Amino acid sequence: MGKALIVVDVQNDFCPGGALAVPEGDRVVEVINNLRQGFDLVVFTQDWHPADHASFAANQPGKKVYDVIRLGEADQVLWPVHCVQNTPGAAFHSRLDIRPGDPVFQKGTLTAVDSYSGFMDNDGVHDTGLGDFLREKGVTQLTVAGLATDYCVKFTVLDGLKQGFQVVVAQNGCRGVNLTPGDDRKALAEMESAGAGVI
Ligand code: VGL
Ligand code: ZN
Repeated sequence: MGKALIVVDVQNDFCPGGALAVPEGDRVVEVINNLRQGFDLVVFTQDWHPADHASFAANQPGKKVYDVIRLGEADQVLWPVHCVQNTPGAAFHSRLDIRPGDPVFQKGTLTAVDSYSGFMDNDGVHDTGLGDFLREKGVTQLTVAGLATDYCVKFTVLDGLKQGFQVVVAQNGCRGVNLTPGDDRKALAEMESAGAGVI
């Protein structure tokens, strides 16, 4: 098979009107729908949190959205409640071309730890199975697009590189949260210096 397209978290809550809206998040949909024509294997990740997830400010007494706390071994940004399992906000964007049989890897399902990467929780311990799945398919080359450039796209790309895949980021198929202006550009630079191609 050789190559796969990894579509990261193109879900309603990350699009305009959603709980954790990424500016222009919905603009990636047509780009990704076009991109997939060049791939035999297209894999989707889905942010999929229980309602009591530790990354929600609402579940951390005395904390506000965008505060940063220590969670396990890592700094954790506290987010608005988003992508709660089986809610409309967690569903894929209605115009996203996702087909029966396309594999979906859900992440962020454990209450106590967040998961930005499609491969691993942020603790680096809990594996989603994505890496083994891709290796079993003989995939060596990943093209990554989706939401958000500065969180889940970035950590998916960095973990892909760590696991030995060649990785290319489709920049026009990504948008950033940009809690600080320029976070998306900074993330792209980090991915590039870690060895990813940016197209
Ligand atoms: C994401 C923040 C919290 C993402 C997920 O998909 O980039 N960001 N959960
Ligand atoms: Zn999340």
